[in-house]
Amino acid sequence: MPTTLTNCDREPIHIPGSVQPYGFLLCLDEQTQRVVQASANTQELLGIPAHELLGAGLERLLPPTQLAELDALWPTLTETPKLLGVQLHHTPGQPFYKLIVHRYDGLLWAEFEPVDSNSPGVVDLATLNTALGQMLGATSVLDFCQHAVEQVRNITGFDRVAMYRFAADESGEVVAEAIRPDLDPWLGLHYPATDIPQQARAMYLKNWLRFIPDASYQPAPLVPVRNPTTGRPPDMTHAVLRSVSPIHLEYLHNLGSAATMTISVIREGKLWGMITCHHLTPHLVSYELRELCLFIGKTFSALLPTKEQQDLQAYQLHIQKTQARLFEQMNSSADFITGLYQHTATLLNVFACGGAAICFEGEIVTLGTTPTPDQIWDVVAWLRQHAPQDVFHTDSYTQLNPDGVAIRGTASGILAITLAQAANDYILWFRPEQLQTVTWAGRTQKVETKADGQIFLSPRQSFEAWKQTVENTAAAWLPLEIEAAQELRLHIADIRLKIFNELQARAT
Ligand code: BLA
Repeated sequence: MPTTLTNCDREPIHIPGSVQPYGFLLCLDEQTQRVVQASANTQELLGIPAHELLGAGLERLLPPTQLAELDALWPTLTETPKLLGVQLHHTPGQPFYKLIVHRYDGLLWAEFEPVDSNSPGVVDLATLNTALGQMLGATSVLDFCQHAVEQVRNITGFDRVAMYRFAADESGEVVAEAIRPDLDPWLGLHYPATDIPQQARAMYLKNWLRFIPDASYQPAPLVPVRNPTTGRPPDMTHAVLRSVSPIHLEYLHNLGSAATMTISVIREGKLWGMITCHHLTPHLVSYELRELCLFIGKTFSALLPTKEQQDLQAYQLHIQKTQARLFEQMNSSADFITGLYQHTATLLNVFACGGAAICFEGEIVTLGTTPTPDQIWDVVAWLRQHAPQDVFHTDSYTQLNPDGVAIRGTASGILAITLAQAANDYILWFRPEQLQTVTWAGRTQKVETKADGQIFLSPRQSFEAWKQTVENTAAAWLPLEIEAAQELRLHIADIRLKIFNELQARAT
């Protein structure tokens, strides 16, 4: 079945039956430790045809000392790949190969990767120390992301290293990047969820780092393609050389990327984002340096909740400070309303929002970007009829009131508090529709479909899919914002009561 945008999730990317040909693979039966499958490119890289290796043991390739090391390792081997201290130099004039082994799907996997003299194989502890020190010192999540991508770029030399963070709808945004100075930035660009299908996301929870040193490769098939015991291609979830989806290779081609490395960022068992690396030309990074980057990815993942907590606390502090200033201003103003908008701190500063409005005794004061006064009165009328609660919030006003579509650009999201039960007195905060505030990577690109019309790899098509999921919605209001609005409401009620009591006292 041809792969399209809708069935992309079903492409069985874990059993491609082929490898990336920069290295070669031997699959050994777990029991007999004999080769049952070999990648077809052993002929090219070793000078031995794959079928000749079938039934052989690794003694065919490795000297006795290295075999002994391997024999000791087999019983302890798990699905986590391990680099062996083996350097295979089979044919004079051919590169050395490193051996990476793991156990999975009833097989022992022996993957041989060429040693690139340009990519250092030794992990430098000082580099690691610097990387961790900077990440630990980060004062916000964004700062943390920036340090991580800079460190990964320093270590690997990729032209572009980006932190790609997922939203709740699984679309994503480049939130930090380190790039070669002459490249166009991707910072702030959004990409739709469909760019990374579900089965790939599930695999990236198990395998934290993937590497494609040359995206223009022709896959080398396994010989035979099916494991004779199971009758199907072996599960390559943990294989370093796994040949990736041709759809993704085409995507990389469209991006202008000739080599990539991607590291999962996992928060509480969920994919939070990815560190994605791109190079304009093929780029081989040694296994040791990739492991160092993996260490950085795992450390980043482990520290992320702490950094997110820091951000939340900082925002909470900002809200509390602004609230306190508003309270002071209200207390010292002739009428409490002016205290909310006429001084340095205003209602607009309390929350991250586009605009705010005070509707009081038939008058409207607006701050920032808001709907027109008439439109705001319509919102107030709707609130009184349909949402009489003291504190109301929505991230999609049009879903509740389809007539509200005209104001989605300024007020897809609304947070409102009542100032008086019976009157049209309200304070409202507005958030614009997300669609109008994000920059989508493929928005201006034209539709590209393959001649057979089957593969919809077009950024424009993906954008349309994403647009439908976020249309008419704004960023959601956080529980701490809703609580703060409630506090503000209570405080205003207190002040009004105080003023009322003072007036009464004066009158008597
Ligand atoms: C995989 N797509 C991916 C991966 C990324 C992206 C990061 C993981 C690749 C890996 O870990 O090696 C997308 N890369 C991006 C994005 C950025 C980036 C968004 O750098 C932004 C900065 N792709 C499509 C469509 C389909 C598709 C429409 O765009 C399906 C029809 C498929 N993407 C697709 C598949 C994979 C993938 C199948 C899995 C590749 C694999 O691991 O075999």
